[in-house]
Amino acid sequence: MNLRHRIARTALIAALLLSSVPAAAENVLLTLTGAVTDGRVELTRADFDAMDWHEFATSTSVTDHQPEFRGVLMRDILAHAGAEGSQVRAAALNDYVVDIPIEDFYQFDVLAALYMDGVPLTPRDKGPVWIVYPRDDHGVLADIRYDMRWVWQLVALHVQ
Ligand SMILES: Nc1nc2c(c(=O)[nH]1)N[C@H]1C(S)=C(S)[C@@H](COP(=O)(O)O)O[C@H]1N2
Ligand SMILES: [Mo]
Repeated sequence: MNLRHRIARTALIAALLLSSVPAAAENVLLTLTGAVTDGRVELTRADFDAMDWHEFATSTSVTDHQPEFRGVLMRDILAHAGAEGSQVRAAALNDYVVDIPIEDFYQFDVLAALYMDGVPLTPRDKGPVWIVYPRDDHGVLADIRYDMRWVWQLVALHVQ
């Protein structure tokens, strides 16, 4: 094989490798399954950007200050996905799973936070998405029952 063919072949392989990367899947931050539109809704960063953003500061059980969290309300995400159910099974990158009553998201302004103190959450640090309750606004939320629902590294919600 001469050099020209070798370069052409290398370019072809590179193109095939790049095209085989599921571009859309790469950008999916959160996947909803179960009782949602067509059984599956994938949320990209662009989908998040198209929704209303909210922010609040709150104490947490894992920080010693009150970080400012910014993101999208959990109830807006469920509405966006056409969710109909009474609870979500929230699953994280580290295989943590917890069931959360959907009622929480209507009773409280629970965030699917993408930023903490203006810094994007990354999988290395509680991201890509962290479920954050407005703990300081409601005394009842300062409770281990709710702390368990602050799922960090959130990647999936199964509506049931
Ligand atoms: N992804 C993920 N989120 C999680 C957990 C976990 O292990 N993984 N632990 C939960 C529990 S049981 C509590 S009390 C709070 C705080 O947990 P931590 O102190 O281990 O961070 O986060 C919740 N969110
Ligand atoms: Mo916990």
